[in-house]
Amino acid sequence: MEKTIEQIKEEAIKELEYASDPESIKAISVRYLGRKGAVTRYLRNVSNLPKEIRPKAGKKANETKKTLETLFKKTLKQLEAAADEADRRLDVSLPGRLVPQGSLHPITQITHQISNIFIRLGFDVAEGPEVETDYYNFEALNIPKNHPARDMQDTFYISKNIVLRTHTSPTQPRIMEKQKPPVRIISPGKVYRCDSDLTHTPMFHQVEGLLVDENVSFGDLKGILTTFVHQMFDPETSLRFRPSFFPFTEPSAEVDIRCVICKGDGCRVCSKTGWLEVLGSGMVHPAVFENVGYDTTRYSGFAFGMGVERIAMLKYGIDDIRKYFQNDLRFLRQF
Ligand code: 2U9
Repeated sequence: MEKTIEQIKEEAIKELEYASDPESIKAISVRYLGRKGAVTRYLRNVSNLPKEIRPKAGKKANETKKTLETLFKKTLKQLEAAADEADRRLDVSLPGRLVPQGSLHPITQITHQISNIFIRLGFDVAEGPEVETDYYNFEALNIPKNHPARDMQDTFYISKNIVLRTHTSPTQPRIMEKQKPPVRIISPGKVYRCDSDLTHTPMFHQVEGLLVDENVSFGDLKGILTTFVHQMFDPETSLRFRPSFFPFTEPSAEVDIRCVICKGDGCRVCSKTGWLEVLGSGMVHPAVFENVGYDTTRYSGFAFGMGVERIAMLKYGIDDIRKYFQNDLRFLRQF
């Protein structure tokens, strides 16, 4: 005797209950709804049924087909989700996955090394804004209106009186306005200048320092900077102080060290001079003290500045400043 559509439906549902993986569901679906499946065959046979029951039987068979289709789809989805979940479940017996470890950028590492030397010498770390007023970046530091540093060619202007700071020096008058001597600070940070070639990038890093107290002399400046160079490079490194000019210091000196590569014989790095310029320095100009209300008859002080990229280039023999900012891991992983 032929099976009724209800019997076919019941059998399909029972088979489905025993299915435990997506493949069995697909097989059941073929057995019932495929081209030669039980439901398909039943539907094809409806036209041979007696005329009176034909419409009802046809309707029921179509409904069964739809119900089974929905049920197969739903169960397949559930089983696939369960299989995914099982894949994700924690297997504590598997070998651990290594978490990739990052490291500090070489410029950050060198900034920390420089700062730590000065912190051990009693300096505090002071930070200031990178977007500065014309007053703190130039005026307070005795940089006159016609100075080339104030030209659009050298400075990034945000507006007439707002610039991207060209040095970290403006941090110092900001601190001095709030704090009476003694002052002993370094100010590390990013600075910006319109410049770009093998040795210049439009953004670079500086560490500047300032010490103000009674009876501070050029001898103190030489002592502190010699100690710094000996700790940063090599305790045997020779230094020379060369007269120079900065609007904010008088007298001013540039500090050279014996070439760390050729030890003074002359090479490509030191342009055959045997010396490398590493720092600018000087005794703070009285006009700078007057701007912040310090008594110039009582106090004196010295200041210095260095480019972090340059210090790192000399320490590690890096030949192109742009390498710091290209994010090439083959370069960065060396530090
Ligand atoms: C105050 C007074 C004086 C900071 C100083 C230099 C000399 C200097 C350069 C070194 C390389 C900048 O990165 S670089 O291009 N800096 O030569 N900077 S004295 O003098 C100050 C700072 C603040 C109130």
